[in-house]
Amino acid sequence: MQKKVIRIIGVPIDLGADRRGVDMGPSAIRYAGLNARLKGLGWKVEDYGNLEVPVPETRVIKDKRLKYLEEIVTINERLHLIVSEAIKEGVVPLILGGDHSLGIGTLAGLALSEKSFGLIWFDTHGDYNSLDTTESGNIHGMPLAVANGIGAPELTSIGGAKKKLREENTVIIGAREMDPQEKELLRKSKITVFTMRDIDQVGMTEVVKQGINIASQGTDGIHISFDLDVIDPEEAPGVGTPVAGGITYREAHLAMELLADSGRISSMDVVEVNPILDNHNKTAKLAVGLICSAFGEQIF
Ligand code: Z70
Ligand code: MN
Ligand code: MN
Ligand code: MN
Repeated sequence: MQKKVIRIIGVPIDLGADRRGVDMGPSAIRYAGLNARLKGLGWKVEDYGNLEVPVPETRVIKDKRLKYLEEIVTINERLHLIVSEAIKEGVVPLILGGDHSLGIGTLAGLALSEKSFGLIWFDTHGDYNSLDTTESGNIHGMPLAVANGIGAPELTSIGGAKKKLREENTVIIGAREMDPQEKELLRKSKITVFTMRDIDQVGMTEVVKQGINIASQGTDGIHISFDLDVIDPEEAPGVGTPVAGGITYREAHLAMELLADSGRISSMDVVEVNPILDNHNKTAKLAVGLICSAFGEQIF
């Protein structure tokens, strides 16, 4: 696919997570110089600004198993239309979060278009909880299941009743923390999971090569959904939920460079940057570096 335009869409949402702060992610990532760096790589950058997201203090939690359901539905209804429009126009949507509940809207938007997409989900977590398996009621722990048609009907019906992902073209990379029942549910799917153990055993290069291969079979492009918590908290302290034992700064860049080399990236989410826990915007700067690697920046 030939790409010339990147459309940035900020989604300052933290209604899907317990800890407040990831609503400031889009601002922190832009502040770290995203737009100028992408322009420097030769992209035309269209910044759509941020979607309007309600502040949690102005809302009440109606269902503890699906916190802020109505608000999250409204936001993802809007996001999925914006994403599908971008794909139809042939531009690359780049969605800045915000918590990972926005993945519901992104994937619904991609599914609306006539093209088919493989999915590579970089995350510590499986994000594969259903209404029955969730222990937190946080919707950011559910987007991958929702996209696969599992979960609250209000969420799975965004963008229509069909499944929003192709299981056999979906890959998780960097997993190291899942809820027990979430694990069982994920094992029943055809989604491929590369855990931290796999990365340690065969290396990031091999894992990403296999991931690209799986995500490419019969698809027109690859969507990357990148949760910054996949990176080790030493190097990415500013995330929603830091979990020890993550991938390194270098492995993350290598993964993005290999994906760029594949020429198949057609859209990207960058989520869970939490400036409150960050150290002088270090995690947002890292996010910008990764986005630039994914979109063609090379060392030499
Ligand atoms: C847990 C849950 C989660 C972050 C996803 C965690 C979910 N499985 N946390 N991303 N940061 O609450 O469902
Ligand atoms: Mn959580
Ligand atoms: Mn996630
Ligand atoms: Mn996560």
